[in-house]
Amino acid sequence: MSCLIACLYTSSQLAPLSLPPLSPPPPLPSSSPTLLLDKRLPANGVSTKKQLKPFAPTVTTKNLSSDPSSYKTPNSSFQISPQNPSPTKMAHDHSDSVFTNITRAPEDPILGVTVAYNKDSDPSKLNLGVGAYRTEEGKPLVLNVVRQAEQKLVNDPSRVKEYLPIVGLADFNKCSAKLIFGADSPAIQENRVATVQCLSGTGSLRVGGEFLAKHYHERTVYIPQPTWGNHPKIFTLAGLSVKSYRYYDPATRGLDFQGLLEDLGNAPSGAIVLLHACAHNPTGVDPTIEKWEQIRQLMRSKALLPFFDSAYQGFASGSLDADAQPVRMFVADGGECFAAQSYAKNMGLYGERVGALSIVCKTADVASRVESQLKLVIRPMYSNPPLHGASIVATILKDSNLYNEWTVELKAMADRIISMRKQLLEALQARGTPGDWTHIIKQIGMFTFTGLNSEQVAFMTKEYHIYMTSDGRISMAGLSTKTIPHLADAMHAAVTSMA
Ligand code: KET
Repeated sequence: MSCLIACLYTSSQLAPLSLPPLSPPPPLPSSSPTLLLDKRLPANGVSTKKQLKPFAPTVTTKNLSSDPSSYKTPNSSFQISPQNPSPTKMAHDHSDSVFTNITRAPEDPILGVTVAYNKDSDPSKLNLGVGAYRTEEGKPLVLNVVRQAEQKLVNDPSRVKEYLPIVGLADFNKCSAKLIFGADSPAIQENRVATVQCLSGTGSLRVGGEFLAKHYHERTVYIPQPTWGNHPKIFTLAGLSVKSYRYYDPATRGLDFQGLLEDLGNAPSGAIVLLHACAHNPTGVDPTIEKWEQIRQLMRSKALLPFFDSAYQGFASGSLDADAQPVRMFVADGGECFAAQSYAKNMGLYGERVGALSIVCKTADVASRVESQLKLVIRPMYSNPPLHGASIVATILKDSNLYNEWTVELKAMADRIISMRKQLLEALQARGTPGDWTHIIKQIGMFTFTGLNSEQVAFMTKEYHIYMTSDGRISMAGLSTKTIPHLADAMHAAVTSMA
């Protein structure tokens, strides 16, 4: 702060004319420096007689709930209220903190499950919260192809650590677009796709949201009900207004297709629609290809803008191409389309934060102008993306041997999850657990949406040290043959003791 003050003070542009530019200010007390700063310096460097209010913000954050209607725009969700910190208070007296009145935010509904799990010392504890793949031994998996790619990168002395361009690694962007849209996609061949490397799936969604809020005429985005808990927060904070469309029917534990068509049919023309490309999170329920075709026709007839979130390509069916089919159907009709890709799950690159946002446009000219504006979104946000993860992905996608090996490893992960589904169903049936549990094998992807309620989940956590999200979602990728009996015991007890 003192450096900032000194800089401001000696800056000929910002210093008030009434003060000698080079004379040092008297020493500032350690408390309330902003108060004194405000008294000395005019707002924005423009000389003014108006006395500024002491700036001592109290930031109150609203707890973000999963109800999209409860979100506010960034400007309205924070309150700044003046305080009067006393300069005579001792530095160690915390009551004079400018953040004294800050409220404690709740843990994230998904990542907070891991925080709670880590605090539990019980040896039987099981983390089925976050969607992160584990081996049969319960260990995180680094894919063999990733190790090989990293080795190649380390052994290449020509590699440097320079900044990437704002849009990221060119090879990575090219390969990512091919992976989602297909190598023979006319949109790619006609240069109608603007692709930018972003910070995994979340960052890609956020950059896409910010771009839409700035440049698109319709500010409403429709998200499925339910959806990944971060979607409403990402889009609200990007400046869009979030509404939901019916997606899941708890009675059938399947798709509420009628509700979906009705809600999208009633959406205003041009509205943005968030679609899970495959392996819908949290329900594990995907439309069939025939239903996707009906959704596509309805959306195009109403000029609704598709925004695909593709966080699980390869995890639904074990095939990268099959899982991209819905996205490719929308691109094949020549219309516009957004796609946010993540390599967190399908390459196991969770912490490397590697993903891409692609915007398919109608002409190459529009695509290049869109890309130029994406750069203006990214530059002030994080300047340019990280190099390492994107280099790993590009190395694998460019090399046909590594690519083929990747598809084998990916299929093995998808198959292990499918085998966990079968084993859990059998374990519940063996225990005679009341209810029909066949949805466990019908659902697709990393998660089973069990139908357990939040009280039953709390019971399983308390009595069995099983950690999962309160909506009853289980990460099947966190299970193993060894841990399934423990989970089945817990589910059986929860269902029979608190129906
Ligand atoms: N979209 C969906 C649908 C999704 O489930 C996730 C992550 C992401 C995007 C973002 O992933 P990223 O790591 O930014 O590429 N979901 C899991 C992890 C999380 O909540 O962050 C999860 O649901 O457990």
